[in-house]
Amino acid sequence: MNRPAPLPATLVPLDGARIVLATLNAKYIHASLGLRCLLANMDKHGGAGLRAQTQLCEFVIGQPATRIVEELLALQPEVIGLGIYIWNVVETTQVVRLLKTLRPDIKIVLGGPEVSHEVDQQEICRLADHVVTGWGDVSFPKLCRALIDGPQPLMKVIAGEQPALGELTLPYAEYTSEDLGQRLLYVEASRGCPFKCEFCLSSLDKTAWAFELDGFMAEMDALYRRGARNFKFVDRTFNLKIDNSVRILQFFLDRMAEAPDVFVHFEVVPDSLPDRLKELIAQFPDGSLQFEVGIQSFNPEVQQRISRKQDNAKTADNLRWLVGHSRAHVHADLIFGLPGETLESFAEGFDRLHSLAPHEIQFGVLKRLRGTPITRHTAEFAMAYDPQTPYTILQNSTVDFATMQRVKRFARYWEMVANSGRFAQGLQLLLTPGSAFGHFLALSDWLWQTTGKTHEFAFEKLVDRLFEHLTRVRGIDSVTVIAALLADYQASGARGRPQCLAALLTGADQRGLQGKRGADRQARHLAQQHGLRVEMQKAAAAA
Ligand code: B12
Ligand code: SF4
Repeated sequence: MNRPAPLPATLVPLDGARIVLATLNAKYIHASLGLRCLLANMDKHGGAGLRAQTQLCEFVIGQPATRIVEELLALQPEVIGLGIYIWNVVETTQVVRLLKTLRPDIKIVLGGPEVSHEVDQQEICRLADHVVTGWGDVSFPKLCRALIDGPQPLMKVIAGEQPALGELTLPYAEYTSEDLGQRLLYVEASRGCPFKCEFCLSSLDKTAWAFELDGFMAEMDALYRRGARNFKFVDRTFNLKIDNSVRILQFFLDRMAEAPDVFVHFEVVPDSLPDRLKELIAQFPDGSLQFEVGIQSFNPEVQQRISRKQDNAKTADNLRWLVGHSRAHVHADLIFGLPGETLESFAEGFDRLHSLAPHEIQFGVLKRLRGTPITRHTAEFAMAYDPQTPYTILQNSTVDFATMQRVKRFARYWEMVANSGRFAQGLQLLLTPGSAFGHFLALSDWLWQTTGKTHEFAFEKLVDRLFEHLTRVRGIDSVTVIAALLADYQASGARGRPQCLAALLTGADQRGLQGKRGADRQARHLAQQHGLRVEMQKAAAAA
C-alpha cells in the first residue's frame, strides 16, 4: 500500500512553538511512540506551557535530508530533539550535519537507543549539542526548559532519569485521528525485560516495570472509542505478569463483538502459556490476534552461551498449542550467526521449528547492537560485524563469509516465497520429505545461481522458477507440480500468466475472471481494508 509520507507541505508551524521533536520512522505506517512519550511529559516535567511550545514532526527514511532540513527550519525552532534508532542514524547524521552548517545556533538534542551507548564513538553525537541517554520522558523536558529559560546546561551527555512509571503522563492522547486511522499504534503496558539475551538491548534493563493497569486500560479504552483498531504492544514480554496479560486480552476480546476489525500484536516468551491465557487466546477470532514468539535458537549450548533461558520442550508444546488450538497468527523468530552456532546446528533448529508449523518463521541474522553484551564473545568466536548499520554479522569462527552470504540470501528468498503466504501448496512439495532447511537452501542456491537476483521477482516469474526447480532439479513429476502451483496461483488472485501455467489458464478461466470483475469492484473496498490489515500485520511483525 503506497500511503503518502507525512508531506512537508502539511507541516504548519504551531503558533509559539520553540521546540521541535522529530524522527525518521522506518515507514509511514510506524508512528513514533518514543516522541509521543516526550511530548506528553513536556508540561509535567518541564513546567507549564512547554507542551504548547513543542511541535511533533515525523519523517520517513528515504526522504532527502535537504527536504527534511528545509521543513525543520521552516518551523523556526530554537531546539530540535531528534529520536535516533538503528534504522535512521545514518540519514539523521546528515540532517544534523546540514542543520549545524546552516544554523549552528539551533540547539540539537539527541536521544533514543542508538545514541544511548558508545556515545563518544559516534559522529552524530559529536555534531549535536546534547545527548540524552536512556529514557527521555523526564530529562528532555527539563533540558528544554533550561535551554529556553536558562541556566544553560553544562553537561553535553545527560543520563536520562528513570522515574517510577506512575510519574509519567501517558502518551496516547498524542495520537491524532490520522494516526488512529492509518497507522500502527504502538502501546506499552510495561517497560524493560528481566531476561538477559546478550544480542538484545533490552538485556541491559535487568528487570521489567509495569504501568499502573487501571490508568493504562482507561487509555486503551479512550483510543478504542476514538476509533483505534490496530494496536501493537511493544512490551518486551507480554506474558510476564499473567494477571495483567489476562486483563488486557479480556479487554480486547470484549470489544471483538462490536468491532471485529480490532487487531492486536504481542511479543511473548514461548515457554510460559498458563491455562488462563490459553482460555482467552482460544476465543479470539481469525485475524485479530498476532503473537511474535522469540525462539532465536533451539541449540541449548548456544542459548546458554548468550544467556538466554528457554525451556525448549515447553516452547515446542506451547507453539503446538497456539498453532493447533487458537486462531492467532504465530510468527516465530530465529537468529542466524550466534556464537558457536553452525550451519548444521541451525538447520536442526530450523527444522524443529518448521515442524511445529508457525504461520511465519522470521529469519533474522545477528546484529551487534550498540551497548549489547554479545561483544564479550567477539574474540573467542572471531565475530566480524559490518561496521555500518545495522551492524550485521559477516562471519565468525563457525560460519565463514561465503556461508553467511548464502544464508542471508536464504532469508531473503524465504521472505519472498514462504512468508509471503503465496505458495501454500508449492511449499508442501518443496519442503518435504526430510529437512525443510536443506530443501530451501538448495532452492536458494539454485535461484541465486540461475538469476543472480534476490529482489524484484514478479510473482509470475517466481512461479516459473519454482516450477523449474521442482521438476528439473528435484525431479517431481510436472503434473503434481502444476496442480500445486495452479492452486497457489489461483488462490492468490493474481491475473498474469506464468509460462508454466499458461496452457491451463484457458479462455474459460479468463472468462471466469471477467465475470468476477463486477463482484471484484464490490469487494474492492473490503480488499483495501484487508490490504491495510495485512500491511499492519507485516509491519507489526517486523521489529
Ligand atoms: C517499533 C520498533 C520497530 C519498528 C520501527 C518503528 C518506527 N518508529 O519506525 C520496526 C518494526 C520497523 C523496527 C525494525 C527494527 N528494529 Co526495532 N523496535 C521497535 C520497538 C519494538 C519499539 C520502539 C518503541 O516504541 N519503544 C517504546 C518507546 C517508549 O521507547 P523508545 O523508542 O526507546 O523511546 C524512549 C527513549 O529511547 C528516548 N527517546 C526516544 N526518542 C528520543 C528523542 C529525544 C530527543 C530524546 C532526548 C530521547 C528520546 O525516550 C523515549 C521515552 O523514554 C523496539 C523495542 C522496544 N520495546 O522499545 C525495537 C528496537 C528499537 N528495534 C531494534 C532493532 C535492532 C530493529 C531492527 C534492526 C530489527 C531487525 N529487523 O533486525 C529493525 C531495523 C529496521 C530497519 N529498517 O533497519 C532495537 C534498537 C536498536 C537501536 N540501537 O536502535 C530495539 C530497541 C529492540 C531491541 N530490544 O534490541 N523496530
Ligand atoms: S530477546 Fe526478548 S526476552 Fe531476551 S532480553 Fe530481549 S526482549 Fe528480553
